[in-house]
Amino acid sequence: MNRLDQLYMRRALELAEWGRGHVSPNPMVGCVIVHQDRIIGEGHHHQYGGPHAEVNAVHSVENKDLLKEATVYVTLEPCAHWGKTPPCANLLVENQVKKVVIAAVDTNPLVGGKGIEILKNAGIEVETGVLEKEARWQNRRFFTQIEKHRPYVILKWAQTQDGFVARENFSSKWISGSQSRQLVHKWRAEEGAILVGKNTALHDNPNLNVRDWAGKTPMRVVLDAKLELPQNLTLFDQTIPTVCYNSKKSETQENLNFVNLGEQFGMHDMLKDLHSRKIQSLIVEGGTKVLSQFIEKSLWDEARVFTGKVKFGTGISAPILNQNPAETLSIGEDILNIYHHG
Ligand code: AOF
Ligand code: ZN
Repeated sequence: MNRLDQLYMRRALELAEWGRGHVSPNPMVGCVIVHQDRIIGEGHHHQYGGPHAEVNAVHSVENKDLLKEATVYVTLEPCAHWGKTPPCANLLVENQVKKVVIAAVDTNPLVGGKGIEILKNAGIEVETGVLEKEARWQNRRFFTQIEKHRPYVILKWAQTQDGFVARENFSSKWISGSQSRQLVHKWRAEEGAILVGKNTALHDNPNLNVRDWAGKTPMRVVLDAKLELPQNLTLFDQTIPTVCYNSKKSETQENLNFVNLGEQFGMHDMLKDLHSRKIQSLIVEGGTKVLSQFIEKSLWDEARVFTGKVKFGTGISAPILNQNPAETLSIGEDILNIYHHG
């Protein structure tokens, strides 16, 4: 692997990024085609169901004759299957490209190494693993869904200086500042679903919508095992698709699904059901009990924890993560710690 390989792959990752928010549940993919140290083509996967990155990149090359001496940099292994489009590996073979450099292998069972095999069998030189870590991070929701058969799980909470998420009466106003709260709306727009437990639903009566940011509204998910929540909560207003997991009944109303997961269901059962609904990522916004269950079962990927300036002295304790943050940022007057699991 040389420095230029990394440079071109970085450009491919940057192109892939344009697909964010438009390609899910597909991965974001970028592609750069280089001939004698000059970029002659670029492309990315624009939207779900549309042409793949390689197709767009090959089409952007003016002089197709140069492809025979060109190296293709792609952030994901070229596909080998007939999906919504013909296989990209075949396209590269037809154009007789010289070499293909891949960041991450596609662990989708439809592809999983078969793309590389097609290229190698056609005599094309293949190199893998260039900026692999970066590429897997960019598509961490996709890879988690494909490999773990569950959504990517982000835990989020705000705690006081002295480690409380709410007062004894469950009031949790004024822990984090307005900038942090706006950031949470941005985060919501980035995920497929947003979850709260019974106590949070009851005491905060949250909207769980995206108000302070432009973007998609995720599906709402609430846990209410015994169906004790009053039906006049905002969560049940049917303005946004909502799922209520419980041990009592399954019933579909317009935009509101009650799903009976049986007695004593766990977070795993819920994630399995969300997976079957093609939800690729979930942000868990509390409360402590629900967050702690995800932590205990090791069913989380990332945690984003705000620490505000206030102290409560007493109250409901924040969940505990026994590891160091990967990143620490200042958001207004708050501190934001980001943890990566494992
Ligand atoms: C590539 N290049 O740009 C993308 C790939 O439903 P389809 O036909 O769009 O196929 C989706 C699958 O193809 C997806 O799950 C992933 O395995 C791969 N995505 N592959 O060669 C691309 N977006
Ligand atoms: Zn493809």
